[in-house]
Amino acid sequence: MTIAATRIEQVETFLVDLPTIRPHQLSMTTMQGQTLMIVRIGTSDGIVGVGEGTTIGGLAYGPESPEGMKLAIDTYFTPILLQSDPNRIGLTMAAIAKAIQGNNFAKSAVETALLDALGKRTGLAVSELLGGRFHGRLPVAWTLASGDTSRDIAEAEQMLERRRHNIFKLKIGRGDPREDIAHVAAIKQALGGRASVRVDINQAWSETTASACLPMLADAGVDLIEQPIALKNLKGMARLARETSVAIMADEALNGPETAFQIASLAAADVFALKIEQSGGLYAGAKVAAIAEAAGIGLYGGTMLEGAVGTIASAQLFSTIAKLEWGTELFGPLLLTEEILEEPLDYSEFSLGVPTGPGLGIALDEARIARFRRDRAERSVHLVLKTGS
Ligand code: MUC
Ligand code: MG
Repeated sequence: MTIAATRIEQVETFLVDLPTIRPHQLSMTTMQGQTLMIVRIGTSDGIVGVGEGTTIGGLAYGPESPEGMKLAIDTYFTPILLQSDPNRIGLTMAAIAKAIQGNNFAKSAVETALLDALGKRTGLAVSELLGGRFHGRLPVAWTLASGDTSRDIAEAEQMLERRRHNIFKLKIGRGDPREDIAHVAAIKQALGGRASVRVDINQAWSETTASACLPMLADAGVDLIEQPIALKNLKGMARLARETSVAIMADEALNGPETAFQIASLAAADVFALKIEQSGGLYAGAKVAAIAEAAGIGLYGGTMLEGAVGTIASAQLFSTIAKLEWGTELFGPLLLTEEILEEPLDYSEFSLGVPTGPGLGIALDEARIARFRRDRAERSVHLVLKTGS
């Protein structure tokens, strides 16, 4: 098959604000909603690829925000994209990398849109463009983060009952570490052998606190401990990984292949939380996975609490990884009150079905998107002004 020559003709970015089903409490912020930065890339053959960038709590989690991604794409990515061949994604992303430092999340959104477009053009799922899938379904964890122990236990029981999740991640690190440990122990005791319980400290502890608390988390029955200390303290992570019986996972510390190599070299983690946005895209994510495999580090499919587009972009990549020992946490769309796809995703039997259609294999519900776009108010004012009323 020869791929038709095409040009990129249009790059559109906009923000979509969606409420969460309940407050989502992390060590650095409490989310009441999520903002999706959607990018659409239109090509001369009439195909439109879609990508997404999200963060957690605006700039609370890391150095990029949805508003900043939109600005960066509009101002700096778009002129490069308009000069690029959309079928040569590697070359296009290399031109972007040369001109734009950092901005990994925005890069991931743009690369997702290019892959979606190429998949639609060739009739192949993104996973097939990345080498083909090993898995048609991916196990999906749920995060218990209501901030209340009994509410979290009730939520976990409901998820088990509905056979939606049997892996739970608990967000701790915000308050007194002893209270955090009691909270974790109570939840693990209630769920027993019916579920895997893991914790994410999101960098909140000092190394001394972590060193004292990690054995207590191990005693409480926790299976996995994520990013206990500051992302820059890799030597501290290595010391904790050496002295702790439970697996230690790197998340915030992992920002693409170079950091993956550094963490692997220092033995600063037993597991990587692989994220397409933090990695700088799906191809960079695949490189992070290759480094983990080469170093004997376990893999977990992470999330930035993306909506459906970012979640499925992640799923397309994760489906191509032979050994995803720790499963995934691709539950982002389930945390939001609104369905934004024409056909909802398949979350059942403790897993997510990876769509098989061309590109990402999903279609946005345009009416829903229009309703939740941040610029809808401005657009209606323009319409009123234009019609002269
Ligand atoms: C993180 O730090 O891992 C993933 C699940 C969740 O609840 O928050 C995210 C971010
Ligand atoms: Mg994390």
